[in-house]
Amino acid sequence: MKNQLFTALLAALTLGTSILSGNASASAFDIKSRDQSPDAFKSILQEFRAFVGEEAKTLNPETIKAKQVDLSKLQLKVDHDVNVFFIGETAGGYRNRLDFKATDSTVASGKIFGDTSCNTGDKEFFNFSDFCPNPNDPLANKADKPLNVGDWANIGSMKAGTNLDFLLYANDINGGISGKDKSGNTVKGIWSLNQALNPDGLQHAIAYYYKDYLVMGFEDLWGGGDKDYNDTVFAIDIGKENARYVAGITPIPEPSATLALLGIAGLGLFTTRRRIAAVVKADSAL
Ligand SMILES: [Ca+2]
Ligand SMILES: [Ca+2]
Repeated sequence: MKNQLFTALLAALTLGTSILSGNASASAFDIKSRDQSPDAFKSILQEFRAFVGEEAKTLNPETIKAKQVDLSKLQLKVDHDVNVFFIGETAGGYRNRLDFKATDSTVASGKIFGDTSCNTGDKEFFNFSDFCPNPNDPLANKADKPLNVGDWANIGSMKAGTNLDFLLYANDINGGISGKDKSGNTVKGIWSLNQALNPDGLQHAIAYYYKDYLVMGFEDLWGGGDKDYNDTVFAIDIGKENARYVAGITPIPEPSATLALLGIAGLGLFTTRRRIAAVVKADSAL
């Protein structure tokens, strides 16, 4: 009995250590359901489906470039909790993994979602197929399970000055993918928001600012594949002030907020769409 207690305590301590060091295990973050999400997110969850868009719809090069993330600008201006929400995916047979990396005076990193495929069991969710065109069942003997639309995790309270990156491990739960980097070495397909860090040298993420959330979409195929950039789509809540700062909307005089929102499209860091109808229209024109 004593031994069992000791083993349980040791397991708890080991898990605690891995969270503190940022080397997240499968259960490092508590994945919560959309029903447990903040009201502000819940009320616009359906609107996010436009950012999933269509499977295999190739974006044009200008659009991809305009929505590129400048990692040096993805920095918190004020302390804030960071929440990451799964929106949907068009990854086909791939089942990707999403990690984060937060850098201030130290580096914290870890897995957020180990299987960013959509859960077949969530199909009663309204407009499910628009978020999840090809859902999956859980894999046997894997701790990570497919996600429901709107599943989310709090990845910690972060300080002003923290730089964020998000990393997509392509098809990780099935063993990952690999290819040759520019030195000719065979390496895994792990995609950063930062094109310069990607082993195939290509841009693998696009980003939007939408209603004080940052919405990001990854292209998961080595070499860019179909370039639909919606193979894993997620939204990040870093707080209104931080989101607007990152998107270049500062200061925030409320009467001119509309003008600012419409004006940032030309800045190149993030493009924005004032209304969801505009997103659908813009995407259909690509
Ligand atoms: Ca796709
Ligand atoms: Ca793709």
